[in-house]
Amino acid sequence: MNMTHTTTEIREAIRDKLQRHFGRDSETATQKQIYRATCSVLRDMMTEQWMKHHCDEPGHEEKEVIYLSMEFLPGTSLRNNLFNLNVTEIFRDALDQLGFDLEKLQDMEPDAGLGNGGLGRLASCYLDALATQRIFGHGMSICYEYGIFKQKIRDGRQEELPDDWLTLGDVWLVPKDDEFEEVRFGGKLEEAWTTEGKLKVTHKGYTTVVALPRDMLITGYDSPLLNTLRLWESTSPITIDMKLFAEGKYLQSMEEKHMAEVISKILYPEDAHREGKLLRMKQQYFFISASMQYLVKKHFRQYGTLDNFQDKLAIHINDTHPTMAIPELIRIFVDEYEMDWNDAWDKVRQCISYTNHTVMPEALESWPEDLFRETLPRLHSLIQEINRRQHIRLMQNFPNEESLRNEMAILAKGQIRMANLCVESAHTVNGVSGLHSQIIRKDLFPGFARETPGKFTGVTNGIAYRRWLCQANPQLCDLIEELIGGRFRKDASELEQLRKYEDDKNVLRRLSEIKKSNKRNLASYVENTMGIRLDADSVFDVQVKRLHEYKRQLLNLMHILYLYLKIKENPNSDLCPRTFFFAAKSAAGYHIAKEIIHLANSIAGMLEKDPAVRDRLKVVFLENYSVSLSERIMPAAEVSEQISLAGKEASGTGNMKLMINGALTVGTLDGANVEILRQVGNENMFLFGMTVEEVEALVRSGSYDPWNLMQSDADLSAILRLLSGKIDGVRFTEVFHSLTAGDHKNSDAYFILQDFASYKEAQQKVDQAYRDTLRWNRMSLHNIAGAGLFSADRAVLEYADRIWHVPPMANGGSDAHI
Ligand code: 26V
Repeated sequence: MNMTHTTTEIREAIRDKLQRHFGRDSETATQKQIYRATCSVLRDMMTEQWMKHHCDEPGHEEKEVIYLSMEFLPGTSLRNNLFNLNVTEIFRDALDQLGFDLEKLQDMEPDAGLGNGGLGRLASCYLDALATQRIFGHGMSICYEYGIFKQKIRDGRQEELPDDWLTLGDVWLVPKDDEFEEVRFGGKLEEAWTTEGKLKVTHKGYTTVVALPRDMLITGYDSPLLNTLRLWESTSPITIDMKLFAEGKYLQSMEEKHMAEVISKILYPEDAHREGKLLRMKQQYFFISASMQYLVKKHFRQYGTLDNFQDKLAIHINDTHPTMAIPELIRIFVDEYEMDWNDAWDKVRQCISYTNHTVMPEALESWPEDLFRETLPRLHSLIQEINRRQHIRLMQNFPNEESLRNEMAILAKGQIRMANLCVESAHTVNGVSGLHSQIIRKDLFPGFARETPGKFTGVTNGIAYRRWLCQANPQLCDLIEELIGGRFRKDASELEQLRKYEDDKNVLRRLSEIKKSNKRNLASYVENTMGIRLDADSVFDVQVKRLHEYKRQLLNLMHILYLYLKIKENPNSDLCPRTFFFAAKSAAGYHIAKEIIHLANSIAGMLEKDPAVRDRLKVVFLENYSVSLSERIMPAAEVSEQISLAGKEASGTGNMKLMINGALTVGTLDGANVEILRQVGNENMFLFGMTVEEVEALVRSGSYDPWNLMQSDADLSAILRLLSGKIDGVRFTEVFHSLTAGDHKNSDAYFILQDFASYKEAQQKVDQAYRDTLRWNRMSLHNIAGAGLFSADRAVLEYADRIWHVPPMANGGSDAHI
């Protein structure tokens, strides 16, 4: 977007904010105050631009995308918004004149961490891309007061601290209290026949929770369009009533108030026990009901009818968490707008699409029916009706296949299966990589795929690459611009042109100098934050992602133990010095994952204490993995570890961020690694391990015996012997047993031992390839050149075209000025 403001104007606007908000001038203001004033000036500019396209009055008539997600991970906004609006330099100069440093302010910003990992970050990448592609697209979620916990590592173990991001992060939120909605919980249903012979359901005795919108404006790159991420905060309609106090009911009413406020208190509580489950169910209904009521109301206000609702809105369900949108829309249509069931159902079906993000059975959501009925009685009765109609159809389509019908049922065994409700109701269901989309059809929803094969599709994930390439790695970005021009900033496929430089030694040398400089930056961050000195000449090998057994951080650690033993056995063994970086949060109640974090830290300690090893092999566990930490890591990475068991990682997106920064992938044929292979070819990555088919065959055979495997392999025996003893003074019995427990056949559920030999070989190839600097840099260049496919711009255009059926904004660039 072009800029019509001058440095002087921005400087004076900041001064003005300091004066009016804090009664300070630039001499007396604190860093925090200057930070707030700066963001606030930028936010005003954004709001002004936003008003051009989204006023409350009936306005544009383009179809909009509503992206419903329990999680968004925007990370920081200041740098991104300045970049997108092309005003970085003006703000930098203005602040400079006031005696402040833009970089320092950027570093102060807390991450908005309203998500756990890949799914949440993807949602934020797509909002960025929607605005960039000039598609009206809004996110809707919960304004969690506390986001993903802050991870502290103490004595090698993870500790969780609250993340009170709002104390500074609120600068990006625009409160819109006048657009509140009321959400109803509990109570009873009463049915009565109207004089027209219709059955009218009335909901009585419910508790009301008020939903207040806090809007985060979303900029796109060089785009006049700003979208919104609407975050709902819960509060109670109850005010303190001193009369109740006198009657002794004060505490009772405060309890109800507390119940309402707790709903938006914290991101995803544990999913283990009933109380937790109930709170999560309430969170889901809370933000869904508020969002759907708002959408229907707004639509009706604008058009005076709901006839064209489905033509104007594409409602997307990000994993099953927002599934309640389906029955909630039906409820509003039928109960509040007196629509017939069939019309309501048709409308909903035409609006709703669903993306599946995981095949892990423990993550497929279902709700105990009795709890659901008690909490959301009207939604329960509507789901029963959807289920009844589904049952009639299944009896027709699969009369002789009872077990298939049971698998497809929405209500079964006292549970409500949200994924089946989604697939039953959505017009399109997609996976997030080619392989994952196949698995969804074949293994997750085979019955539905037989009935309506056309419903299933796939869109390979993409990333907001400007954040990780242009903003996080400016030197590389400048080099690319010098070589192929600046168009790659808008069209990532332009990166392909870099291939012409694969034999240009000068370019390859500069590429490696940039990597070295980024490695030094990361090394100084590590030195400043952890007091550990790193060798920037060692290979920077990176595995950063949530901690989960299926992602196999343990395979990486076992290989490090193998290298350690090798050096101990032969101090002259010829290995490239390597620094292995890990960063990972574990769910607070996921015991074995926490043990693996402890193990990584203990291995780090053991290596560090050994003078024969510490300059050749290092493990660094970076605390508190987050969007902003990933922006420091990706530019410095040389090896990208994507080593999940084939068939388990739906896509992965860290793999894409690392690739576009020139890291080479060591990976299995899983998720989007398959697409990476297609982009760069076998010779430009390090593939290893079983294929999905091989995993399936091994599972089917029932013959996998890790104990036997260990005994017949000298390397594995030695590693596991080491693992069965003390590492840096700590015993990891449970980790050891997870690989080789008593009843052998139930251990090593993710086939780490089976894939070990092949992993080791791939790592040897990495070591060899790194010695040939020219070859390594050529491979790296190939990876950058091939990474354009993984742009979120491409992904949202595919969604827009094939799933949402929305065109980009008409007359796009005409008023691209702020
Ligand atoms: C599920 C559960 C269930 C247990 C309670 C906590 C919890 C939290 C989140 C989830 C859903 C996890 C789904 C997810 O994050 N999938 C990731 O989505 C990425 C974007 O599509 C994809 O790249 C990753 O491969 C996939 O693991």
